[in-house]
Amino acid sequence: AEAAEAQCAATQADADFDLTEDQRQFKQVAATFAREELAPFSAEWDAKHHFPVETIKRAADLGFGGLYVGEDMGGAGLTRLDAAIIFESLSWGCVPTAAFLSIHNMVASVVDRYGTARQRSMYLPALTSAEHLASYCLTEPGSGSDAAALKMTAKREAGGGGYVLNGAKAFISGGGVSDVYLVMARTGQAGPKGISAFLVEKGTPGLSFGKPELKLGWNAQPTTAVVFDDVRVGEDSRVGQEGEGFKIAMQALDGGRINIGACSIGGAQFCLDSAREYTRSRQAFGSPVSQFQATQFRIADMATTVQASRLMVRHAAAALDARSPTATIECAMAKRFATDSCYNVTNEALQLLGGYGYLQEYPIERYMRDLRVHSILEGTNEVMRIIINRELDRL
Ligand code: FAD
Ligand code: 2MC
Repeated sequence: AEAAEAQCAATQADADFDLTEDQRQFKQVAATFAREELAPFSAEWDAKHHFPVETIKRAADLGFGGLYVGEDMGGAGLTRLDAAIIFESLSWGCVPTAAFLSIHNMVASVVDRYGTARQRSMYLPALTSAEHLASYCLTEPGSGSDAAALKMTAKREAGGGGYVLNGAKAFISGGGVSDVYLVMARTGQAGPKGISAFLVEKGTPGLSFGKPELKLGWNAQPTTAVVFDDVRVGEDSRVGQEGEGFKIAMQALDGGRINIGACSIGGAQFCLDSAREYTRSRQAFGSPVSQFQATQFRIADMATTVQASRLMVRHAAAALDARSPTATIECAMAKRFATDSCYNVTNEALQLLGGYGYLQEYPIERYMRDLRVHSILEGTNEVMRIIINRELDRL
């Protein structure tokens, strides 16, 4: 582990030139947490499909439960760039746990940014401490990429007072375990302008969950359907105005997509570090595999890809912090590039370990399985290309 840490530090050094002293410290805290609290257990969590809720709470003790939530509500008040650095370091130890924390943070940031004073004080202290976990519910069985086609309804109760929610969400990370669900539902016309956002608490009558899906990766967190059967919520559970839900959902995903890119980078960095260590000790044809130039060139390309992804993700995060008009296109570009490229890095690392790379005894195949879904969720990489093209025309 020490050797891997030293390698990790060496290969990342060049990307750190522009980090502040504070950012270097956050990175160190997250890297230590990943090394001590995530990496030693992540294989077992994968094998047993265990969602490490207690570990997530310990991560929240370090401020990772409300990274960009205001300090008045127990948040860390950090920037998107700070968060990208932290998620990269955490995912080096366990990709799905870091990614779940990102989703939880995405919901917390929506409550912080769009919630009323009452919603902020009611939900944020428990979310920032991770006493309560949060899930983000946009996808439905019949609408994933075309999110604005969602069918779930939120109808005003006769006589006023609140809403009745009916419909189903699919693929919800943390489903069944999370305590709070940010749900996009239709309150009006077809299309994006008829959608509103609601906070629904676990235990509300009529709310139920499907069985955990069996998946290729991300096994350390559950993915389930979330079903709404005449779920009654108060008017004050709506976040933002009626009709604002789609914009809130999209704005949140700009940040989420950077974090998913950052999680791909951390996973790829782990695989790069492992492959370098392995090829130094593995002998073939009378020399370490690391001495073959083919290996060295492959490692050089892997390191370059990870570095390029890191720079794109950090640049996009800084654009979001600056509320730059280019933020959306940069987030989509960074997500598309980092998730596809870093997945390829895990595949290259697997090749460098030969047959051992294919065995579950070594961690590479798990990182590869975990990274695969990053090209699909939080907007497929085809959707990223749609966004990039639209923004090119708009800017
Ligand atoms: P579809 O939209 O049916 O797409 C099928 C294929 O068609 C894809 O390759 C897609 O890129 C392509 N395609 C679609 N439209 C176009 C187009 N116009 N041009 C070119 N190609 C196109 N969702 C949540 O809301 N919350 C969660 O917490 C969550 N967690 C997830 C966890 C996991 C493990 C997974 C697998 C998914 C999760 N999702 C979640 C859902 C995820 O966001 C969707 O799967 C994703 O957005 C794609 O939607 P879809 O699966 O319906 O694919
Ligand atoms: N920030 C703020 N507003 C935005 C926005 C953004 N990033 N993107 C779109 N909007 C606004 C947009 O400006 C428009 O408002 P107006 O008409 O006032 O200008 C409105 O939202 C509708 O936007 P579009 O016309 O672009 O809507 P369209 O229906 O064409 O869809 C698309 C756009 C394809 C980009 C969107 O449906 C999408 O992102 N699909 C992918 C869904 C997705 O990412 N799902 C992830 C689920 S979560 C997950 O997977 C997890 C693991 C948590």
